[in-house]
Amino acid sequence: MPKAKITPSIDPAACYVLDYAELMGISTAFTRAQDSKPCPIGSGQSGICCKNCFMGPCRITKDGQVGICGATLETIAARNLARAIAGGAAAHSDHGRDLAFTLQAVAKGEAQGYEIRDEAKLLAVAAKHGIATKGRKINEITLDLANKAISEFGQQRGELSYISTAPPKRQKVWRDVRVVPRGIDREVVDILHRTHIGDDQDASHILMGAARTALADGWGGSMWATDISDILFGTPSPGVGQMNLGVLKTDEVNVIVHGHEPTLSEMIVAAVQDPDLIEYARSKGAQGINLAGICCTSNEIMMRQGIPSAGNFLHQELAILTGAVEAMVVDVQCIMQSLTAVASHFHTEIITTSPKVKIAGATHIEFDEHHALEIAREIVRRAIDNYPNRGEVRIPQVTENMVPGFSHEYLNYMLGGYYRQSFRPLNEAIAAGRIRGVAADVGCNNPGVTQDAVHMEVISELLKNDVLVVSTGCGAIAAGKYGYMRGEAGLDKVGPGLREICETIGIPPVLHLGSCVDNSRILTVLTQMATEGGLGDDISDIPAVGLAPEWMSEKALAIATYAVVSGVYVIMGVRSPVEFSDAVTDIIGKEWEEKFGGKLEFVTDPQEIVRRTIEHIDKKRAALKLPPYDPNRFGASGDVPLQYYFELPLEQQMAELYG
Ligand code: XCC
Ligand code: SF4
Repeated sequence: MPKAKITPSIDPAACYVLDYAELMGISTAFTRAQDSKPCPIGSGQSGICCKNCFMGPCRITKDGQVGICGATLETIAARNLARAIAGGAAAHSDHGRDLAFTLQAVAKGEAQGYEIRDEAKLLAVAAKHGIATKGRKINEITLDLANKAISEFGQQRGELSYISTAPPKRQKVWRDVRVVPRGIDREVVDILHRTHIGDDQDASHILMGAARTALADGWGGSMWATDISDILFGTPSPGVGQMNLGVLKTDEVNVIVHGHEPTLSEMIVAAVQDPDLIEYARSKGAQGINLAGICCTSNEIMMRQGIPSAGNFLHQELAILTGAVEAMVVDVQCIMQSLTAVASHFHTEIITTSPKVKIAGATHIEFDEHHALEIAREIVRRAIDNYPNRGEVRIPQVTENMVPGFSHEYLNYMLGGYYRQSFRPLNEAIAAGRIRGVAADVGCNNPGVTQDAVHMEVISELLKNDVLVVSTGCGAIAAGKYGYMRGEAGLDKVGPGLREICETIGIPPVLHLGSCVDNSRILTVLTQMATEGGLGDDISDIPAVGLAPEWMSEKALAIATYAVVSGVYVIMGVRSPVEFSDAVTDIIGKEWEEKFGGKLEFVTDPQEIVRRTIEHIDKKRAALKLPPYDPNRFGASGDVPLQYYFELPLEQQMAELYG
């Protein structure tokens, strides 16, 4: 049976590029998704498959069937899910490790081009980890902090340090069921071990191991990645950003940075501003050098440096198809191998930079934080040299403005003011019912569903229902592309109560909180909301839901799991990898809800995602004895609507609102 045609994207820029990709006969993830048939057993839909040993692989397609070793359906389903979670935790955490090494090199004065950009954050993070700061030199504190971070990866016993920053009640939940991570690497290894043939064969117990590994990501590797990035590159605050393929320039050298780690991309940001290199670009006939990001790298450099984003995950091939990209510089994660195949039709050079990642057909220029700036300059110079090789260029003229960079610190300041930083106004707005609850829309694009369609359907419905949305990763780029991260989006797309809040504080209704490792910022925000008062005293009390409606990566599963284990109800879209096992579906649903107050569900239909989200928020409101949500009570106050601001150009709005 031929597959039903999936509309590739709701993004006009994507559709424009895909049209001529088709004319040129170049395949993309969109066409391949259309042509390929996911294995019904591997996908967990009509069976489940184990290849953990070579007596098999074993496929289970009926209840009661077992593998050659006797492994049951639920054991295999649990093992597969646990391994995926460990894969995601490994990726995030390894990113954190690399940042810790960069921080260490900075402390020792060995990291060319890097510095401590946010000393206040350094001191705050050091204090969190019990590192003395008073009267000490910045370098000494930095070195202690870097060593502390590095030690947590190889730590064998005890508890990860960030665990003690969670709400006290939550810490008790974790200690009672023994899921407090001991060391970051240790927990990943633990899963690889216990899912080997002949080890842990109790589905519920396997998944408790996965819960601990996920916590080592969220409250370990990812949290370190976020905090160290802020220390090295600055804690984000609102700025002006631009989105989509229209940010590429017809008359400038276009360099795209794609992947995840800000270490490299920050140096490329520095290199493209080098007057000598700009002059060199002019000597080749270009008007200048234009830098843009893709995927999480783009979130990192947009929220700190205002570098525009060429788009989310499914835009990586499309950017090359414009014919306008001289170099696409990649590091780790979410980089499609097809980039080199697409680039072979154009002049674009794909440059891999991580010692961990090479792609056949790409140029490898290995990155080393000790000579970062030199390497970044070399890469930019290559891109400039490639400019004269450009052929025909077709850039869709589609862009959108947005305001990125709402860090936890900035929210605290923005809500409370300089002298009394606080989350109280947010808690009070939720308690009063102006804001019904909070949803985090995060995660990937997946060509198995229409690009951005599910993100946008879910987000727009929630906003109409006065649910404040925070967003990270490719979901954030989606929200940005359709104008939901501009202040004026509050005026016509948002319920009356939420609109009052957005207008009073001067925020867009969807807050950009950063990259995928920055989902750790959401844990910090939730912790602060839980300890501020008025919304219970644990993360599981807060009327909040986590959503990843177009997920595809193992990292998304790791994020979802640490959120659930932290007390959040998480709904992922697309389809369930454990659908065939009712037992495992029950464990991550009912059983985890009893243990952790959060549960993990997979729901394909966007309207059903919205319905369950709102139902959960209302249930949590009722449990807190808050007044039931009533949209008619709000919308009349707010003496001077911000309409005035929103008629100004974006730069001026920013100046008036954020100073
Ligand atoms: Fe990758 Fe972080 Fe997914 Fe986007 S959202 S496709 S993981 S880049 Ni994390
Ligand atoms: Fe089959 Fe068991 Fe080996 Fe898995 S571990 S492949 S179920 S024999």
